[in-house]
Amino acid sequence: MKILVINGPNLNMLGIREPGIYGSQSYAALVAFVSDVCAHHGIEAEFFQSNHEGAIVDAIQAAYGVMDGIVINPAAYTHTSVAILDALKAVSIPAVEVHLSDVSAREPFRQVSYAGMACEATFAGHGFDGYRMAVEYLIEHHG
Ligand code: CA2
Repeated sequence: MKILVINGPNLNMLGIREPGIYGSQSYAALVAFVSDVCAHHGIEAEFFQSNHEGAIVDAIQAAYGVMDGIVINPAAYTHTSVAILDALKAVSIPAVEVHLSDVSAREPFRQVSYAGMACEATFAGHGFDGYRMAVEYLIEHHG
């Protein structure tokens, strides 16, 4: 099984600012954490991070026919991007949404998720562990 892990804008800045909301660990630490989870389960993982909406759409399209699952934290694009929603629907690869913070308890604009409309499950508010939950969801349902 091959999983693509997509992280959206500013998540490359993890650990640098706002540790109270997003934790104090870096993006490299997140990649290491998810890599370990995937290795533990004997599955392959690829990672993609971009600050650009179109680049994320391109990465989703490139996963078509190649990846068996997508774990996606679209970051701010969660709440705005119909293009990412449409790309997820177009490739029809099982996808799971992750948020480090509990978006349901934050500002009202963070409680709308376009990408989530194309995802089978959402894990929010669990920090890095939400990515483990998403990977294990995909293994359980599509492995
Ligand atoms: O909780 C999440 O994972 C979010 O997807 C993070 C996004 C936010 O726009 C979503 O509403 C919820 C923001 C990511 C910004 O990451 C930062 C990292 C370091 C310093 C500042 C921001």
